[in-house]
Amino acid sequence: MERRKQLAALALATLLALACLSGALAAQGGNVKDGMDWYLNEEGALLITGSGEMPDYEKAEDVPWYGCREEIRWILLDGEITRVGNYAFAGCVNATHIVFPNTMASIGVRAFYQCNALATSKTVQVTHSDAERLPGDVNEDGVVDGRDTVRLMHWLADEINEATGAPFEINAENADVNADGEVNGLDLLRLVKYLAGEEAELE
Ligand SMILES: [Ca+2]
Ligand SMILES: [Ca+2]
Repeated sequence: MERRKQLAALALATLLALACLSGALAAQGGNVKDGMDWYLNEEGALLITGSGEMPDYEKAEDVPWYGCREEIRWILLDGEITRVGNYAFAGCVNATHIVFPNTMASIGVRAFYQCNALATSKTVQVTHSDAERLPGDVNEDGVVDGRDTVRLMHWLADEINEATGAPFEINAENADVNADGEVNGLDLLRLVKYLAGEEAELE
């Protein structure tokens, strides 16, 4: 039975590696250590959940998401994570933004090596009206799904919509999914967690 489990785990790891190599991005993830998990969604948001210190890696190749590092656009550190491990995000050359928990106390050696695209994202204030809102429906199409994640990522990064030549627009009341009166990276983090099935409700 144990052997069978090992084989199953090996098969899964192989599939994940192949999925990364083929460039067909599918949701994937796994364990970072006891009490800490990673999840990369189809939109390129890497979510790390859990608490405590991330492991220190000896080299970039030892990091669980190394094979997918170029697919990562956003890095979202959730929960009570207190340290980014050595080499954790080295080579994430397409990561443009990162969201830190306020528990972050230290960052390891070369944790963001070659992350030259990283920038800060914006925040806007929201006043909630009494109008009906659908938390998470950032693009106002009546459903909450991965397209809302993408829209919020584009908006937070101040990107221009190539199809229209104009900035991306959002419904700010819907986008403030943690209902704290601001739209910022924390709302993206919460939306990604919700769509990953890790968060019960949006507010
Ligand atoms: Ca929507
Ligand atoms: Ca918010």
